[in-house]
Amino acid sequence: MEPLGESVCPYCGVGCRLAFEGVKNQVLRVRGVEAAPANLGGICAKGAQLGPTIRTADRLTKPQLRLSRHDAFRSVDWDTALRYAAEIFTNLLHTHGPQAVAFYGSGQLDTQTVYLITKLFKGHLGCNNTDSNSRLCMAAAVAGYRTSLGCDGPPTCYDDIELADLILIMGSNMAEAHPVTFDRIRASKKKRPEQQIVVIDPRRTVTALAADLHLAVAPGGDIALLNALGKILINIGAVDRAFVGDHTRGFEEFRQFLQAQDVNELSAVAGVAPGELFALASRIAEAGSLLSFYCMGLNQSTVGMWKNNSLINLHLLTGQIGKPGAGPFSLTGQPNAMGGREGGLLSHQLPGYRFVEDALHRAELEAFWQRPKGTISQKPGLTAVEMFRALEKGQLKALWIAGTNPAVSLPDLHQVRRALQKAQLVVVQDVYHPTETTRLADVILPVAQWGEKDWTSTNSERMVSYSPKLWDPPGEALPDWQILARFAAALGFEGFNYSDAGQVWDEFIQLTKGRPCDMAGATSERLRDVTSLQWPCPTPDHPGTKRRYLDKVFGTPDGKALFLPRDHREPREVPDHEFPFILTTGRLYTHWHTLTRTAKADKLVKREPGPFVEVNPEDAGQLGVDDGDLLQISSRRGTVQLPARLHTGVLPGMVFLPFHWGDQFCEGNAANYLTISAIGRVAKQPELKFCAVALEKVRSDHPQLTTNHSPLTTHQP
Ligand SMILES: Nc1nc2c(c(=O)[nH]1)N[C@H]1C(S)=C(S)[C@@H](COP(=O)(O)OP(=O)(O)OC[C@H]3O[C@@H](n4cnc5c(=O)[nH]c(N)nc54)[C@H](O)[C@@H]3O)O[C@H]1N2
Ligand SMILES: Nc1nc2c(c(=O)[nH]1)N[C@H]1C(S)=C(S)[C@@H](COP(=O)(O)OP(=O)(O)OC[C@H]3O[C@@H](n4cnc5c(=O)[nH]c(N)nc54)[C@H](O)[C@@H]3O)O[C@H]1N2
Ligand code: SF4
Ligand SMILES: [Mo]
Repeated sequence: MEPLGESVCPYCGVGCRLAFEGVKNQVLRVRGVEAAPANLGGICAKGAQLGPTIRTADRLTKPQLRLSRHDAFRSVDWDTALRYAAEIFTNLLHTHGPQAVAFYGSGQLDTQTVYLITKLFKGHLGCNNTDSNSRLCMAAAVAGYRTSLGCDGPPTCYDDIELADLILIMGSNMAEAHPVTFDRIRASKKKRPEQQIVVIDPRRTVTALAADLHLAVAPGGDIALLNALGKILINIGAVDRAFVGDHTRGFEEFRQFLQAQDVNELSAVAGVAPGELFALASRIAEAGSLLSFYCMGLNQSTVGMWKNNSLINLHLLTGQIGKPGAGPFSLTGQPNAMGGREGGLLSHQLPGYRFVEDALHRAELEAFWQRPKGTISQKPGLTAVEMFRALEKGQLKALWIAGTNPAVSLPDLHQVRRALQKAQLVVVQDVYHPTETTRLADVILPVAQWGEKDWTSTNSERMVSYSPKLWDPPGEALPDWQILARFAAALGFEGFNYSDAGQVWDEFIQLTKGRPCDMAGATSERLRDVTSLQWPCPTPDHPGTKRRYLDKVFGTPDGKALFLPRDHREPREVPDHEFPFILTTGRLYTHWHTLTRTAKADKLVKREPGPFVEVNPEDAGQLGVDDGDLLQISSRRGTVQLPARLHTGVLPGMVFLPFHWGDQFCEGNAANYLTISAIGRVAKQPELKFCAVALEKVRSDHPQLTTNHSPLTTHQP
């Protein structure tokens, strides 16, 4: 066994740096790198089990093409595949204009790739239809930071963990979804037992079990809860007058808005007793520093941005921002979700935290890319869910997908499948085949994944990391950015001729100069040397920045943060007599998203072998359901059948479904056949944490439900 080198983990947004050992292309041992600031040697089960996911029988080695969806795929060379796609794109652009095509990407693409997607689509095709699975993930957090603080991006860092007196974890199951960061919280608490951990989550999760206080908020009740806390804090005199006076706007309106509300009524909506709210408020008032972690429980809602604003209101009220150990810390899910924001992948963004609506921003980029004035459209493009609606309606005709598996992860999967079937051209860039999405494609392009390429990514705490190529990709697989560059050339564009990933990076960081996410000092040469740097890092001698807003100057034109009064809104679909239960969905420790990787690691599969639905024993009793019985769960959009797992951790009236298992594993029984595609007004993020369902016992055993963990062999849709 020999050292194979180090890389950022390709899974979650913690951004652990891992060291690999093995022989040639075979990874036999993985450990956390101690000197890495993101994990300080930490690693979780998924990272440790990367070995079996690297060289698998279903790795794509050659481009695949079929002229009709009834045909089987055949292997072709790169030129044939890219020329085929380029020809259809060119025809569609000529006949229908840029609105006919779109790119659906991911927070798992490296920053080089994100940048080239934006450069090609927004800067050359005049098409803002680029979006990513981050729209399902943190669009609400992006919009929340921007509206409250005037600028996106977390103010905080992991080093704040040890410094915080009170750690609030809201709508985040960190123990399972950001395990190494949560381990750090546990270790800190052990050293400083007076440190308080409070969890706000409708479920009593593994995270909640470790807390000093767990408030089982009613699903969707967060804004009411936060407003009640705000009102109590004002009433008990916990307002940081100096901070509020000097560095914020809108406090008086906010105070009046809260005075008009009744704590008992808010408490009833939040599903948390007034006494508990008073107890939490006094802990917040007493805390010298308050650090709030939050994730999908706040974001995946039609009022996700409002939930974010409401939490930030509390930080402003108590002056808990812009100082060590304090601040609102939105956790990112994927390894490079942050890089997607920096590179401008969402449909309203441009590289360097710029926006398509801003004439100056468009002009800056057109000049930089040497494109004719007016090339970049000022209208934000279609967002994730909107793309699939437009596909079904025939308004959108070609979709290029990379780094995401929408046939499992988007809400309302029956609609998603109809949309993909209707498309004239679906191109999928992936590591593996078949996946639920490649099965519906016309062209499949083989990707060289992490470990097989040089790449750059940014984790939850703004830490930009460089990961080097460690071993060769299989067959003809290429890094994502090279595929994009070659496609741009096939479309006839110049300016996509790069020698390596470092050159793409060095071009991109020029566009961050003077911007909030300034990485101009993190050149590829320097990153190769120091491995990671936190932005802003404007010059080559700058050490990087742990904490933003230490000067209390925020991103708004006058530098003041904004109080934004937000009132409780019902989720888009609430339970009624026909669909009386609330469905919430989420993650498990051992699995990653749609299982294209973790299902290949036997040790992980053994721990969670198949899908299930978590039901409160009280409800189960009334339905006559025992552990393991097959339960039918129906919503207005679909029906699935899954074994029940009785658990007091879910509230009565609510069920929890992990969304990991798609059609390859339990045909027709994926969680997202049930979920609703309603999206928020501004952030356009879908409500994946709340819809109404009905439950019905099917029978006491479940012989029909077989969970197949080896990918299906059929290549047909
Ligand atoms: N093991 C593992 N880790 C992962 C991932 C994975 O697939 N597997 N994926 C990564 C990605 S992309 C992401 S985005 C993150 C997600 O990380 P998390 O957001 O922590 O994970 P989830 O399980 O989606 O949801 C978190 C919690 O929200 C709660 N919740 C539901 N409704 C509400 C509500 O109305 N209010 C509140 N306060 N809470 C609510 C749920 O009960 C759940 O416990 O995880 C990342 N890490
Ligand atoms: N019901 C419900 N649905 C959800 C959620 C939820 O909480 N509940 N969470 C949502 C969230 S937050 C997220 S982030 C999404 C995640 O959902 P997806 O993005 O669909 O999940 P993955 O399984 O990670 O899909 C990544 C795909 O890219 C491939 N891949 C891996 N590495 C690379 C690479 O380097 N390049 C390329 N081109 N491909 C690669 C993988 O094989 C896989 O097919 O799910 C969303 N859907
Ligand atoms: S905590 Fe996240 S980044 Fe770290 S090893 Fe686990 S999955 Fe990878
Ligand atoms: Mo995510």
